[in-house]
Amino acid sequence: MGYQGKLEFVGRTDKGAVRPNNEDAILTDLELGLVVVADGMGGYKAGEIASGMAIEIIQKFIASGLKAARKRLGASDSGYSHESVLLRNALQRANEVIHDTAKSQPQCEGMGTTVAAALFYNNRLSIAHVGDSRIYRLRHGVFEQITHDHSLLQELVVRGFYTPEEARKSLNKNLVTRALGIEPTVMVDLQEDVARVGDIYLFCSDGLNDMVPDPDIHLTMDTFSDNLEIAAHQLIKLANDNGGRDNISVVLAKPVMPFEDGNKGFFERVTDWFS
Ligand SMILES: [Mn+2]
Repeated sequence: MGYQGKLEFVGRTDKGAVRPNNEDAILTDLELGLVVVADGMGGYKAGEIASGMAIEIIQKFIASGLKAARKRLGASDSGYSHESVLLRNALQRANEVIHDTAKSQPQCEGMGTTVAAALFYNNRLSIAHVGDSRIYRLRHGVFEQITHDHSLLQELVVRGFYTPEEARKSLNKNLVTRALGIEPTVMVDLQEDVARVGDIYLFCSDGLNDMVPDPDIHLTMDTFSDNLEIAAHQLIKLANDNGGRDNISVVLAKPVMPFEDGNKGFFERVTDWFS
């Protein structure tokens, strides 16, 4: 059940050509319709602890939240769908736990992680992110970045100090202004989108988009749009061929059939468990 046959998810993560460890973590869960990319930061091993905690906490929170919410689906009083609110709460919960752990475990001091996540449901998706991991969308040949980095550089671009092209070449591009685990609370950017059959969403860590210019990412996704495994493999190869200076994570998500029944199936099944 879940979204098998309706959504296609392909995820790959690679430590790149330089770094000794992989501090990125990815999650693709076709049962829940959930995708997460997390890019951890912190001292020895702390980065991978933070990103690993993030994906695990978000997955558990969404799984139990979807069960609890089965009787009150529909718009929430915030104007966002329940799924969007659930996704935001999941990121905020992960923030709290990572922050508490960083405070109490000396070897985890200062750890944090970016998150770019989406929850698919009823031919829609909720999109949430914190930090500079990105989400792009390819729709009818139009390729666009649909998240705005929480980075010092993006803020300078918004204020007109840099052009996007200068920003891509800048050395200080990795200064993240928001991440999970750094502060006791975190502001999550949230948006909703209608998912169309044939759209491809790309979730990636900065190890991809720092190494591979957007037009090359676009071309690769266009070329291999019918084979996401090859597309993901090729994107990681391009990043490594261009230097692979950071860990590289790529998740591709594609609606291949209308999936309005995906959640219904899930909720009916959950109701069965409780009856
Ligand atoms: Mn990175």
